[in-house]
Amino acid sequence: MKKEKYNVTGMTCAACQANVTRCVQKLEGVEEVDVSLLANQMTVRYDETKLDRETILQSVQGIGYGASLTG
Ligand code: 9UX
Repeated sequence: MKKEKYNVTGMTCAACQANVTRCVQKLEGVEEVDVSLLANQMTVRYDETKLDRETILQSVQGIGYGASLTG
């Protein structure tokens, strides 16, 4: 299991936060998702044998938000 922190840009309301959460939550291998609207951050705990970072980033970008690994 792996836990990573990402920067998410473009979220302007609580529904955006819910959109991003749902989009990542449905990916196979995701254990836990926490999205902070105010901090523009997302923490994802996932099984790295089922999922990789690029897939997470692309799925968030695919619904219209900016996403990158923090730091
Ligand atoms: Mo809020 Mo976000 O009205 O895609 S849902 S701006």
